[in-house]
Amino acid sequence: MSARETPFSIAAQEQRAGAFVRQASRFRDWVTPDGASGYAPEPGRYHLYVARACPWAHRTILARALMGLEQAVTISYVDPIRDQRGWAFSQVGVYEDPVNGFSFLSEAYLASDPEFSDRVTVPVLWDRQRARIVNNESAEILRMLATVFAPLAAHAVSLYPTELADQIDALNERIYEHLNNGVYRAGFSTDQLVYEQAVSEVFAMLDELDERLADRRFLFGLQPVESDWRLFTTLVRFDPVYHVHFKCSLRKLSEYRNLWPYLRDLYQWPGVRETVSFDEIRAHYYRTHGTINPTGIVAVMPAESLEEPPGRERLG
Ligand SMILES: N[C@@H](CCC(=O)N[C@@H](CS)C(=O)NCC(=O)O)C(=O)O
Repeated sequence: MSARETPFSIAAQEQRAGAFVRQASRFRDWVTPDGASGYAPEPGRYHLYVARACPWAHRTILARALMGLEQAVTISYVDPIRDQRGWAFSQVGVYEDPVNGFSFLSEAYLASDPEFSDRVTVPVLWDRQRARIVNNESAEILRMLATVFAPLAAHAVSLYPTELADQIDALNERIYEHLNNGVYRAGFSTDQLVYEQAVSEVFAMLDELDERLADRRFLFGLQPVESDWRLFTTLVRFDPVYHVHFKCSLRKLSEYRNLWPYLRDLYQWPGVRETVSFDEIRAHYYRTHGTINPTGIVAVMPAESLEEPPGRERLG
């Protein structure tokens, strides 16, 4: 089967004139505090379908862990290896759907919209009560967990403090464009100039953030917020995957004076390292993107450790 015929391949569906264009998410309903949207924040009502490998899904896994929403919002994981049938629940007890017993995530999409014919992506926020997808846009699911679900959370963690809201939104947008999605634009481009432009944006943004983090522990000071965690999911994949697989090869993250200890600081934050599976991350990227790694050989882990002390506690 050629790349062009593969129904669920990013590379097949999203390249135009050598550039990667991300598909807009289809389901955009919101859980609201009063439930006026038809979705009220009730414990046990919602379920997250995620892949540990995926940086977008990782945002929602992190928010659930950091907020202590494990009891209120259930979760299940898809197999990191995806073939042309899309994300799959392939192994009882490991990659299993305890809510609907689906074999493929596409079944959740078709149950919500029988006409759905775009790419089936993670994360998905599923409503047990109405038996449908509420939302499949990670930025929005993260924001809902951080705000609307706060009354159901075990920990009083503020990932989106009101006084920083505008600044967080603005920085999120730039981190998305140049880094979160920038690495994909580099990795999936089929045009040398488009690729080089994307790579230069990636490293310009990393350089800027490295400077920003010289005199503050986290992006906005003493506590990590949404922007830090949205950045984290890209940084933690950088040396093991993006540096090699997406050819973001100018520098390694471990060469950065501040970003590297900052990444270790976030990785060692309570509850976070348990959300990171380097095996699933590497298996997914190297063995699913046939167009850019046709042999499926998985690059070895770089010889560097996120367990070394970050030494950033002295910063404000
Ligand atoms: N805009 C979406 C993008 C999610 C996304 O692209 N997820 C990838 C995994 S990292 C996916 O599910 N891809 C499936 C495919 O392309 O077929 C979000 O942020 O929620």
